[in-house]
Amino acid sequence: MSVTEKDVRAAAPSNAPEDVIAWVAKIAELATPDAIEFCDGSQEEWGRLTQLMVDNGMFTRLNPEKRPNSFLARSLPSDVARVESRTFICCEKEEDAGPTNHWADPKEMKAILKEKFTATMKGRTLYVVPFSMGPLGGPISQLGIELTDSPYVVCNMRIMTRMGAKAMDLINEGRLWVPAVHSVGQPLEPGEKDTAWPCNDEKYITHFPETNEIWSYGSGYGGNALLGKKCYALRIASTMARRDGWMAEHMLILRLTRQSDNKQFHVTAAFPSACGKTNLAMLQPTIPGYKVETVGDDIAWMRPGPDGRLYAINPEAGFFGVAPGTSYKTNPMAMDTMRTNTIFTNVALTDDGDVWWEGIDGDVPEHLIDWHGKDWTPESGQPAAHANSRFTTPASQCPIICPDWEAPQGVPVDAILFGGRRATNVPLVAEQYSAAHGVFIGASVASEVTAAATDVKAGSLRHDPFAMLPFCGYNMADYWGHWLEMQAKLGTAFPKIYQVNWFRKDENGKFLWPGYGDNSRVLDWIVRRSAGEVEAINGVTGRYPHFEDFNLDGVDVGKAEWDKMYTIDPDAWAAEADSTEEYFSQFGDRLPQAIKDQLTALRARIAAA
Ligand code: GTP
Ligand code: SPV
Ligand code: MN
Repeated sequence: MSVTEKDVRAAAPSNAPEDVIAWVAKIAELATPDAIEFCDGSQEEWGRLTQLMVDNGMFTRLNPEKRPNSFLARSLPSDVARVESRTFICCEKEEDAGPTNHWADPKEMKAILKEKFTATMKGRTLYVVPFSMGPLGGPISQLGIELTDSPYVVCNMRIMTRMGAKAMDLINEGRLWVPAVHSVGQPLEPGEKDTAWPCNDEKYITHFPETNEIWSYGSGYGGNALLGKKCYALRIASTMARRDGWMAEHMLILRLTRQSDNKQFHVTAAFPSACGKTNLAMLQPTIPGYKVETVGDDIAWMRPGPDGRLYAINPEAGFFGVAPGTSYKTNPMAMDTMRTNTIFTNVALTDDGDVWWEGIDGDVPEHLIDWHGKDWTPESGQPAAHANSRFTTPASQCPIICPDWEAPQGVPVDAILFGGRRATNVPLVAEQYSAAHGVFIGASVASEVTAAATDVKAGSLRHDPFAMLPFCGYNMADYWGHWLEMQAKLGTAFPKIYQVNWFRKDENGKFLWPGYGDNSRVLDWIVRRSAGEVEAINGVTGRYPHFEDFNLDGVDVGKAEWDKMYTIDPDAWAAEADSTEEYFSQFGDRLPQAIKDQLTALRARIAAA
């Protein structure tokens, strides 16, 4: 028996407006779920849905004494990360999606989706998930409703967004909301038993920026299925932001307080997926005199404020962080955040019912259940946790969450960092020569590919401008143009841009820079630069610190290591410039002149080096 409009009406809470009911009824008619549920975000609902998943085998309840109210899910090996080759921008003109996105004609894609979604929710419950990206009712915040047949998605959305009745209240006030439809794509016949991780081999992650719609089919995983996150807060929001004069970015936000003068300094930073945003956002400074507080770890929405400065909010309410490599040594604040109320996906399970992954503290256990659900011993020769295994955990539980992390108007941004994973060429930190040079720095970022997407070869170097390659909802060259326009609008109030690289290696493949908490030394230099307290060297790729000015007390980096981090090989950089030029050439006439000029200027500096 499938759900009728009458059933939708009967299930809807009193604050669900007529247009929402009509839309839900239309999707229910297409997808034919067996049941319908409007989510209110309550504790009761969380308890019921997590128990439902424990009962049907999708969740393992972790030992309540070790990890209260926390759960482990294991996905299928085919559904462990974002699928970039199945991610589509569906706008009228192909050139508006640009050469770096997969494009599909909106009408043709709608026809495919109509077929795929027909009876896709058979045997399942359709959950209606109203949510706010950003603090409820805030001037920079935005609303959406995700329809999904996955209780895993509901529970993750409850952590990652402000989900439930209060979001529906705002929708009921008549504010704009984005409709987002999701199905795992695995209907159930009567009496058929569900699998532990339903999904479909065929996947469609689709965006309609001209009508603000999202449709996602076939995957249950993070960035493919939690539609408030990458689909809305980056791909759709980036197109909204361009239209309305703001910015939606793949950036962490942190507050740095210098204790000597109590000066607050807010930094945003864009690094490609699995390249250190969560870690920098929760940094524990290894130098005295600074305090870091976390505002966000993945996405920033930024708008000009009344004083003409740029203000940033974190649209999310939780962290969907990379587990491997996270430990009390590397990121103690993340470890403390996830002590309770956390969903783990594709990590290993210990014999006493807790979680484990490569790089976590302590000795490697003699026995584990790995992310496939199989027995594992150190002799197994395979990682016990998937390289892209993740924790979903409430931001409010972070011990150093910034007191203003939910400030509706955001925090004023003082500096913007761009980085990537570069074993060679790129020095530790470089400051922009000019605003346009800052945009050039962002546009020319290349990074070694990580495990955050399934269908690109890990380890290979690829261009990932602004860490937005998989997330920009329109033509990338137009996006650079939008950055230049925002800079022109804000003038000298626009934050200064820095290029950073924590990942340069020596000839033996060892990291030259200790990273993590020691990245506070880079922030310290940036603060002192902005206060006009230190000079800089005019280098090939930007302005570099003087070795003497840089705080290296208590760290094993001497002049020899420093010089290695700052070696600029003109031949290697000429090859970089060639690669950048070739990458830029795909944008043709859309490439802003100011960016072309910056490439010419870089070549001149390389030639003079
Ligand atoms: P997404 O959530 O995919 O957007 O990733 P993210 O940018 O938040 O990445 P995250 O901070 O989770 O870091 C991913 C990996 O980089 C982890 O394995 C970290 O241990 C490692 N990492 C982070 N910071 C540093 C650093 O300063 N130095 C080194 N060597 N590794 C780092
Ligand atoms: C990323 O890949 O940049 C992530 C994880 O933050 S996901 O939500 O899966 O996109
Ligand atoms: Mn990310």
